[in-house]
Amino acid sequence: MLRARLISRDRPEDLSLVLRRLNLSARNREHLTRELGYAHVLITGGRPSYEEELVPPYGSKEREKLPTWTPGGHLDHPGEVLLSGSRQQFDRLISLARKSPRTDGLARVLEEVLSPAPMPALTLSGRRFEWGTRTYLMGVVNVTPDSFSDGGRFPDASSAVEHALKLVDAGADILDVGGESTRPGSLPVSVDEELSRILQVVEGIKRRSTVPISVDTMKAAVAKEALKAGAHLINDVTGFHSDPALAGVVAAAGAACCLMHTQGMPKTMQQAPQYADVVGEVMDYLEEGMFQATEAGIPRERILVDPGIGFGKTLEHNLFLLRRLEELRGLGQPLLVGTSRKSFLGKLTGGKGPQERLAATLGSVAAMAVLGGADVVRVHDVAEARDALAVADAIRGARGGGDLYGG
Ligand code: 7PJ
Repeated sequence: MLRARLISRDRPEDLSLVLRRLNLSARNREHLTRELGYAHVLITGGRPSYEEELVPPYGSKEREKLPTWTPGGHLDHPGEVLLSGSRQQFDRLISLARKSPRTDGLARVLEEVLSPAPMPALTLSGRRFEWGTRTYLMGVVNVTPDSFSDGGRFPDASSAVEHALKLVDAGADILDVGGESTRPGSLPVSVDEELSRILQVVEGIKRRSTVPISVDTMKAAVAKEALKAGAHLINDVTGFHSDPALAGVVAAAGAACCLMHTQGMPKTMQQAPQYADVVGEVMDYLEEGMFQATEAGIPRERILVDPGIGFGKTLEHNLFLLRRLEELRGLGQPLLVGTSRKSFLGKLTGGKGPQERLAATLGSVAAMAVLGGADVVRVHDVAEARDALAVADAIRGARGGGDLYGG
């Protein structure tokens, strides 16, 4: 599949601050941001013929007006190329590529990564999620007897509801209620068992709060009842890859969904996860799910995507995905990421158990926020994560460089 992957880019907001300091007019600032702002974009799945179709020969003046073209040498991946240049050089390439149906696809994917359309706000249960303004918090309410991090904590539905309401007080923007454990090695549960665990909890939360409710399930039959009981979002850890009826159920209810990537099923997924290109394969999988979703009639703005940290991934895969979240932005959907108390954090901190991973969790949450990666983080410890995000989001948006920077 043809894809443009954003490797790095000068942040226009940082350039624009400096240009303001230099006292340039708004028009000049905009012009210079395009001329000076630099980006590296990797094209994968493209055609080797792009180069001769688009790029004038070496040494010609015309070639200098386009991004630098660095083709790959991998025989199994013909057509891979790194494009590096200013926004203006990319704009020239885009308008050249638009002229022929053979290269029009390249123009489209470049445009998508370099000028992504703003993601429309999502309203759930009357609350607006305005993507890009801050990192939102999803609080985890596990009602599974075997969940690894807080399994067995809620002996009945009413104590799970009490816990959920505490998470709302602590600042949860949405709750995620799950009745089937997906921890590595766990076995599936029946529809009836899953429903008996979650329905009373969803109903109990609804009676006492207007907080948006997500239900973590991969089964259409469970989703249907949960949505009837008033859930607003279905969180499928198999990204619409396991139950073919699930997307239709979500669409019919006018609900939202979160599509997560996983490799394999929980029972076996951690045995030998393998990828040639973890970021690319996660993106392909999520795109397949997005296709199922839109075909079923779920509007694009009601789809969140999630790389599925810990689901069929080694420590290195998890870390690499977190480092490269920006590339996943190329999917054009809000990103939800769950690292809370996961075992890769235990591995990084000398073997700490799930209950001892709070500081490690906050480290991951702050890192994601500063890297600008996640729109929603899924956490068990909402109050603590909220403070960590208040700091990280503020650093990212800092503008107090003094009067010269225009305030
Ligand atoms: C995730 C999830 C996650 C989404 C779980 C755990 C394992 N749903 N459900 N993303 N993890 N969307 O809580 O550690 O990362 S269950």
